[in-house]
Amino acid sequence: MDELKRTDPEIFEIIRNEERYQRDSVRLIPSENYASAAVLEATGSILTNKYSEGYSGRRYYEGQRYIDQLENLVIDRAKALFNVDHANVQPYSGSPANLAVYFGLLKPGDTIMGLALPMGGHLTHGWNVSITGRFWRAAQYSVDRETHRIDYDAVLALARKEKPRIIVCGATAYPRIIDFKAFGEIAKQTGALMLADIAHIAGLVVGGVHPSPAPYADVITTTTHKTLRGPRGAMIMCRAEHADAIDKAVFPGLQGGPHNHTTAAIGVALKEAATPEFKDYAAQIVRNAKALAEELLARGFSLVSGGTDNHLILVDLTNKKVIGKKGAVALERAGIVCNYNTVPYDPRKPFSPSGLRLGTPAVTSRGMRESEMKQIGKWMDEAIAHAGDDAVLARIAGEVAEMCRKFPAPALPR
Ligand code: DSN
Repeated sequence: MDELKRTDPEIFEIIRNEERYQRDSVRLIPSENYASAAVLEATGSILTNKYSEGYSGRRYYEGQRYIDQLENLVIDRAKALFNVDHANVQPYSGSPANLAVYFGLLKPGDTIMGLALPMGGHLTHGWNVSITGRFWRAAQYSVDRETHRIDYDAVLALARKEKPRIIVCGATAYPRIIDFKAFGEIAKQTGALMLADIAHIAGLVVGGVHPSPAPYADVITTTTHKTLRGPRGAMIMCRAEHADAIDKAVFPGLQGGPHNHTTAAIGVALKEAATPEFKDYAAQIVRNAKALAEELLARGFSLVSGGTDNHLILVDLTNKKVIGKKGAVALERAGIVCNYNTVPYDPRKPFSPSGLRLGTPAVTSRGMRESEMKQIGKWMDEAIAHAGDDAVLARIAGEVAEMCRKFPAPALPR
């Protein structure tokens, strides 16, 4: 980054500091990862210079010979990898992608039925502070109070009552396998469309460690930067019959020119995700999450649903010395970065809820395995037990950084 250093030393320094931070900490935010050097090179390329509103062969600007080639290639990769009829690779990120689906397929006032945000859903699945819960009518399902799992009979009963135009499945804080086949049957029985938002688990789906929604869903949305390990961006994939409506909703419905540098980087990530090494990576993410969950359980932590099937763990800190935000702050000071999160039926407020959300995509990208997860669980236990003790937290942060040095992060300087 020599040019950046010369032109703008302040921004250069901030990026360098963030690099060191990402290098020396254990990053357990389940929606984060380390993109490869190839993905970063494509993101930082001259493709950012080009405007290309429209779609391949139908653009509103001249000079698209290479951009059309690029977008077609990335679309083909997405279709092959996810086994879908149609892919739109232009959405700027996950929320605009979901908005485009509703804008394209619903009428104002139609009902969206999704998993409630405090139960592990996403704002854009119809939650009331999001445009998706205001512009459209929303019905929200929950997880079971005892098992913390989706109760598919309850979802069917709610769908029969609320008659949604679209049923959304997918989550940001659900540690279990989502039964896409069951959602497909519920949608069919109630005459609803099915949207699978696989943002969190896209890498697990293509890696073969989570079932794919492709045989059942009308539409699939995903971000590209979580378990899929690409750049910040998103894709919408759908059955052929919805292709036209989805494309029109993205452009000109919601967006202007696509971010071609991002499109290129998504293409690189899709190529990487099609390799046998990526399958191993996806399987290791899940093994690591299970190992971390086991260690935490052995140390008396209470886990939502009792464990995990995927990349994510939701810890209920109610029985511990510190709760929610205070716990996340203590861990961060110990070099372990996660986020506080609601747990199902949380009696506390969203700004300092009872839970912590953990995930293993980023640490697995560094090559960490089960024994490192065990060590991380041990540090977490110590940091939570000594949340107010600066000396203990600083000592753990030093040990964390020492371990991190043995596991160089993709694309970061050693
Ligand atoms: N809510 C973000 C997350 O899961 O971190 C994604 O939008």
